Amino acid sequence: MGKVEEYLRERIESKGAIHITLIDPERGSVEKLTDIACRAEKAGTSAIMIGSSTLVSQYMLDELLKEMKPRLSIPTIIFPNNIAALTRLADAIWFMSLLNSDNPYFITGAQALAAPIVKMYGLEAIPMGYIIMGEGGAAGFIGCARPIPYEKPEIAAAYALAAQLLGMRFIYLEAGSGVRRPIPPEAVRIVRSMIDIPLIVGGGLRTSEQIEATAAAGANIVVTGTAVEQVEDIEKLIYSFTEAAARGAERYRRIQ
Ligand code: 1GP
Repeated sequence: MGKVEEYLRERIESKGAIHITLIDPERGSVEKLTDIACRAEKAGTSAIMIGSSTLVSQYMLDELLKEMKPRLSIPTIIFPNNIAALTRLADAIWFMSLLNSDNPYFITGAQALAAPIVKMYGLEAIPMGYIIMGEGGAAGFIGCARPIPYEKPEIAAAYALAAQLLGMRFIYLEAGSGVRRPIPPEAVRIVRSMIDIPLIVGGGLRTSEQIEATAAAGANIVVTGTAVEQVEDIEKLIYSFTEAAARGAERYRRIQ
């Protein structure tokens, strides 16, 4: 296990549930995005994920990380959409497989093309099973996913368990960036009850109430990207998210 994964596990252990901020390299200037990341760190976010469903330029990632990395002490983790989303300047990469894609390229094809570069760059690869539910957003469309209906969370749970049995160490339940309806807490609860590995939930989370409910259902990591784009006071928002995640985790612990 690498340093970033160890850090995430320790942080989950001590806080119960943590918040990670997703930065989309296509949504603003390098300066603006770096400023968001720094303010999110100050407000208690645990790591910065960098990714977008439509990113095609490795250069953009390099430029962003060059500026951002020296100003952060929390880890930067690539959240790749494809093989261009690689930079040697990040601390780690979610080495992820889109489990419910209809296209084998997104399950093992892109991973095979990227693996030698990940090794050459010395990036810490954190194996993760990625499952798209509900609307799916751009990630669902680009990744040729067959999104799992919210009313059928047992299918997502079966995929999650299969990923755990295959040796993946994290599960990500994705609703799609900016979607109207995030993953329902009931679906999170059912997936959580099937697996023992850390569960990440993201897509469409906008309020601290939603984040608390997601953590109370058993999510260990909640990810938000779009929410910061609509507020002035980023620190206040992210702080409320980190607190909500911890409160939710406490509620989850009490009912176990
Ligand atoms: C998308 O889960 C992330 O991959 C974050 O989604 O932008 O809706 O917060 P939002």
